[in-house]
Amino acid sequence: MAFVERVFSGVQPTGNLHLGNYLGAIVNFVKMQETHNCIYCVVDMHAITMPTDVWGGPTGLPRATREVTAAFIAAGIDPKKHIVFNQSQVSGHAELAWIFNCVARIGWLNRMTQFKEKAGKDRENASVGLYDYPVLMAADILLYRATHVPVGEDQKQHLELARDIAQKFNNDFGDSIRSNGFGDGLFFPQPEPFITGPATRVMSLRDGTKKMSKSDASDYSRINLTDDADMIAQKIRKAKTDPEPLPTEEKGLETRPEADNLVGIYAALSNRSKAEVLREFGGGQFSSFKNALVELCVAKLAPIAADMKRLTADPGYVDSVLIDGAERATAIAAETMAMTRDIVGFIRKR
Ligand code: AQP
Repeated sequence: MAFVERVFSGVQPTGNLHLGNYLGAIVNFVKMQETHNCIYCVVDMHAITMPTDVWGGPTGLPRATREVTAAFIAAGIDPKKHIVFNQSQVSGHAELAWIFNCVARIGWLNRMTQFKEKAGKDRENASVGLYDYPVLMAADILLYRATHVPVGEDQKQHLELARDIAQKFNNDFGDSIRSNGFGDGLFFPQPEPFITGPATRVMSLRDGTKKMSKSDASDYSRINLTDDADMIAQKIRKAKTDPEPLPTEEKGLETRPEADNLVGIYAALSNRSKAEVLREFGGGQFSSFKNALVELCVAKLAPIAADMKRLTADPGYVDSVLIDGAERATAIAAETMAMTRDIVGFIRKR
C-alpha cells in the first residue's frame, strides 16, 4: 500500500521546555512543515504517567499544555496549515493503545531503557502508564498512519518499538486487512524516525555525559525556552568546561563531552557544522567562545520567549488552536479507528 507521507510528533507538557527539546525536536518540526503534512501533539496523557508533582497536577497541567502549544507557535509552527492539538482531546489515542497492548509483548517493553531510567530504583512503585508509555506512543503515531517522526536521539528505541508493533499488527491481522479490502496486508506503515542535525542529543550544562532534561534537579543544567537574557548568560558562563583551549578539529572533541556539547549547541543554533564552528573558535579559550554562545543563544531564543509570553497571556486563543486542531485530528483518527475495528472484528455502528 502506498502511504500518504505524514509527520507526527509530540512533546510532553511537564514544564521547563528546554534547548534540548527545541534543537532535538521542535526545530525539525518547523522544517518538516515545508515538505509534509504535519501533526504536532502536546502529549498530556503521557505527562500523567509520572507522579503529580512532575506534571503539576490538575491545576498545573493546563498551564503547561498551553506553554508547549505557545512554544510550538512561537518557534514557527503554523497551526492553520498543519495540526496542533492536545492528545487527550482525541479518544482514538487511548483506544488504539489498548489494541496495541494486545499486540505488543511484555518482553519488548522490558527492554525499554527509558522506563528503567525514569522508574529508577523504585520500579515497583512506578505507574503502569509509565511502563506502557511506548505503546501509547506507537498509538499516537499510527493513529494517523504517520510515516515520519522527528524526535531526539533518546526516542529512537521507542520508535523501533512502534515499528515492531505496526509490523506485528499487519502480520497478525493480514488476512482480515485483505478481506476487508484495506490493502495488501500493510495497514499500518513502518514509521521512520527523523533524527537529524548537530543537536539530536543536547547534554546537561553541568555534566556533558548526561542528557539535558526537564526533570534534572538543577536548573543550571538546562537553558529553558522561557529564560531571559541574564539567566541564559549566567547558565552558559557557569557551564562546566575543561582547562584546555577548544580543539581546532572535530576529532579533538571526542573525549571532551562538555566542549563537544557547547560546540554542538553553537553549531545547531547558527546552522553550521561543528567543524565550521571550530574553524572560527578552535585554539581559543572557553571564555571568549562562551561570550559568543551567550550572544547567539539570546539572539535566537529571546524572540521565542517573548512570543511565548504574549501567547500564554491569551489562554483563550491558545485553547482555540488546540480545539480546532483536535477536530481536524479526530477526523483522521476516526477513519483509522473505524477500519481498525473492522480489522480486529469489533462490531460497530455503520
Ligand atoms: N536533551 C535532549 N536533546 C535532544 N532532544 C531532546 N529531547 C528531549 N531531551 C532532549 C526531545 O524532545 C522531544 C520532546 O521530549 P519529551 O517532552 O517527550 O520529553 P523527554 O523525551 O522525556 O525528555 P525531557 O524533556 O528531558 O524530559 P525528562 O526530564 O522527563 O526526560 C522528544 O523528541 C525528545 O527526543
